[in-house]
Amino acid sequence: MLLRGFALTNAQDLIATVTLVSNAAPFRNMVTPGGRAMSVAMTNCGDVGWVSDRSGYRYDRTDPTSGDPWPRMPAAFSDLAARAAAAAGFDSFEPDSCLINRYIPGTKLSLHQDRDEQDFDAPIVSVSLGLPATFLFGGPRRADRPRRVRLDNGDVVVWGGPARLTFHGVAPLADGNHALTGRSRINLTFRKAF
Ligand code: MD6
Ligand code: FE
Repeated sequence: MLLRGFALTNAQDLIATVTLVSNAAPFRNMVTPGGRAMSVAMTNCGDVGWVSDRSGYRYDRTDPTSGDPWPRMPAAFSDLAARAAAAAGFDSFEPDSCLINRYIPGTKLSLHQDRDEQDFDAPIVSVSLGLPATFLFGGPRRADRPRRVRLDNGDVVVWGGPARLTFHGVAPLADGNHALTGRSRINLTFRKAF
């Protein structure tokens, strides 16, 4: 379910909070199991964070760059995620992880499924901030032709139920300049990983 503008009134505060999180756990380009650096820069907050390296994808309690626990999930983050999930019909969503993605012009995210979480009954809540992106929303198989959906600053998408394992990605980010984020797009995805 696409909730247009659901996070618009919070967008400036969310960006300020992303800056605080990334001061403690800086954005980095993780390496895929195949050995390529991802073009999307990532960090996390919450009890666990999503990480990728040569050995695979997983959720980890600590930031591998520093060895420290990930920054705590800010209350403003979990509150927003729970309100969005409820608006889409998922009551009492309690995310334990927030993956923060940063795109600069040209950055893309290849088609993938989110399947490193233990419980596919919980939805994922995705918040778009800054520059607009073309989201690719496919089907249950990688070969399914994706729909293209524009996601703007403040848009929130809630994925659950039959859509939970849909293949999806992000087309290369177009150049632009946004008042809140400059030449970048920030995406927050809230998950219940454990
Ligand atoms: C992005 N989002 O919007 C990437 N995954 O930058 C995702 O990969 C994603 O938005 C699972 C559920 C929602 C998402
Ligand atoms: Fe995803």
